[in-house]
Amino acid sequence: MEGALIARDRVGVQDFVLLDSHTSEAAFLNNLRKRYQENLIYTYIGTLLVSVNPYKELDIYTVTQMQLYRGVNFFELPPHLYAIADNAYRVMCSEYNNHFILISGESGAGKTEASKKILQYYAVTCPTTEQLQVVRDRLLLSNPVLEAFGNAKTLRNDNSSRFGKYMDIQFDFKGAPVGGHILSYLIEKSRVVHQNHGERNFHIFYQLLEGGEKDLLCWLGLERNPQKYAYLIQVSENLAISLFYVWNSCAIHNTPPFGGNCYPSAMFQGRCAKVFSINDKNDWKIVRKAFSIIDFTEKDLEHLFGIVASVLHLGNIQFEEDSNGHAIIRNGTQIKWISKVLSPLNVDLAFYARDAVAKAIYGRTFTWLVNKINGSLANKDSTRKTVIGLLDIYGFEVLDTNSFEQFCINYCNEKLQQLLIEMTLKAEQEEYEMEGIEWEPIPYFNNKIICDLVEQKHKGIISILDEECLRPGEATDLSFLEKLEEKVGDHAHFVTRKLADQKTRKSIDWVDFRLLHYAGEVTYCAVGECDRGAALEVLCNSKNGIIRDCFLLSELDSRRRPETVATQFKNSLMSLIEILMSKEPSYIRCIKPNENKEPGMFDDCLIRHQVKYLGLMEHLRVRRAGFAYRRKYEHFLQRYKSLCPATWPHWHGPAAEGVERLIKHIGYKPEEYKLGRTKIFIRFPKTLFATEDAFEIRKHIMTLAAIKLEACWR
Ligand code: AOV
Ligand code: MG
Repeated sequence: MEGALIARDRVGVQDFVLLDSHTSEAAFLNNLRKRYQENLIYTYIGTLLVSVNPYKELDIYTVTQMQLYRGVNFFELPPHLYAIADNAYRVMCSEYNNHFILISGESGAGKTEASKKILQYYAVTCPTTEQLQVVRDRLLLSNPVLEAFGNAKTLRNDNSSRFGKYMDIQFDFKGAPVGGHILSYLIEKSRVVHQNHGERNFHIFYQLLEGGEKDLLCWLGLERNPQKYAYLIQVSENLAISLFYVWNSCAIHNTPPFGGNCYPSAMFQGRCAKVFSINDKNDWKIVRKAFSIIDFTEKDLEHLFGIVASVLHLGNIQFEEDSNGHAIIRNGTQIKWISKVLSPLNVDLAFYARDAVAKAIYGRTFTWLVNKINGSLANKDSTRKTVIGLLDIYGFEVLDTNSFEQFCINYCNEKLQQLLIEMTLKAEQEEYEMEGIEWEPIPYFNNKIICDLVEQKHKGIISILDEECLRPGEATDLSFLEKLEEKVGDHAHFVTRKLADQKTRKSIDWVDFRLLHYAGEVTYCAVGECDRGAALEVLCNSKNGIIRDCFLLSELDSRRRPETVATQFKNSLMSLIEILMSKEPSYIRCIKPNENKEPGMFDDCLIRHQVKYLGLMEHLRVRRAGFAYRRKYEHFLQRYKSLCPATWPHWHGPAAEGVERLIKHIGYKPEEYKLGRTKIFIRFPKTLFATEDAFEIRKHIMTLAAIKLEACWR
């Protein structure tokens, strides 16, 4: 007993609900810290899993560990991703319903690692056949391919996801994984042409240069040295031109800059081709192998690497002015078409258009890649399947300069936080009220107000942006900001530019606004991007099969008014939320322990901030005061009626009364449960587990009795 207490003192409790002291933040942090120092990176709050990034390899992801968690009740083993994964899987198999696992946390907190580990868990522990092994391998190998094209080294994470990913794993009625489907969300295209200091372009560029076979590089006209490519390394003053565009003019129209001089004088590319934690050469081999298993033909790959190479070549094109002030390509004529398309432009615009083409090509190729992978994961068999969805998105981030893409990333995080609040804190408390269970409401911060600020029809930032987009030629950076001030200036989570200027800047020579997100304050610079342009026609007629697929001629139809990127993103998030709302949720909340990517370093201040904004304390309070399980009377009675002579084999009265008789018979204590209008609420998991165990034993005895009976009759 004493030993157990000492151990507990050292390693903390595995479920925050069990903390002796009041639910104070200090006690919470203390528990998290104790566990982290013992390499116990997972802790529950009821059924929610909190994970702290260890920044080192732990031996808790072995096949033996996986098997340990298979089919075991949730709280019987130490907290783990596998317990969450297994629980979702078992409920799916027994209730034949759909699930999702939402993994959230800021950039570098461990979301992608968690989602990969869960996928591996299913790959190893689920039943399979020889035939299905191909599906399993494809599911697993879709990761390195998508990461090569969609992840990059950032200051916060050496393998940062620069796109959002939702993956459905489909299971047949036997619980075998038989297919999958991936939805991807807005890849950060601006990275193709520009990276902040200390960051890199997408991994694939370095992998190709480092690992690509000699013949391949020769065919693509590439040199091994990344320093040779402007998009990968060099200082580029021309980038300032890209940064010069405001969202409203560029989100759909290829409008020229507004004049003026409000862009930074020089921007620097990443300058860090080699990263200690990344082995590009090795990763190339893995990606190549993955491609062959996911069914890419040699022709596909030829085209795909051709595109990667042409983006690099494109970045090296330099322009100069001819006597008419028009742009012509400096040094030679290797890519004639681009000069043909761009020649009526001035030099600044030519650089801008070049980058726009590079971004458009890359962005659409990524979409093509996802579609292609989906084709290879598709299950053509029409029998009904159930799914477990894994959501791994780009985490909340605050950079020195936050552009349109950070705005989208942070809005996406805001939406998921909202979903979590709706499905946990809000839904839970409303349910108690509806069921007439006595309940002291627990206050929490509801970030709906921020989601509304961004997405509300007519009044939200995206609507204002759209409106500006539809005024080609008239809209400017300042007019967009003025509109913002006019329409949302007095919103509690919007800080006007003037205020920001007074605090931080002497004169208004930079275009920004500030949002108070649930996870912190972010200043956005109104910088645009453009993926449509004069080059569209050339791209539609390209000889490269992928490019032709990506740029359809029908897009040239000027009568079609495209949606803005922001609206497209908003709509895709809305449908994602709808997809998720129709499924049973499990949650993993990832925490980043320090800013240095260092093992063993528990930065109290940084972690306290995350605990706060993730709403973990509120979650704990609701959990502690609330009930771990609830079941409709009918369902509860149906399952456990065999445990009580009064309800077995049939109960003829109201289900609620039957349940009351049943739990009295099996000895539930008054503090263990409450009876609501339509459901029974059980406070502790152990109560339900005991009932479940009794049920299993009873079932076993009855089966034995049935066998005996059958033998007698024979
Ligand atoms: P993220 O997905 O949450 O960030 P990752 O999952 O990429 O973060 O984790 C960042 C890095 O932390 C990984 O590359 C690993 O080095 C390390 N790491 C994370 N989880 C573990 C673990 N369980 N065991 C060992 N190391 C781990 V972002 O994609 O940036 O939002 O956009
Ligand atoms: Mg990630």
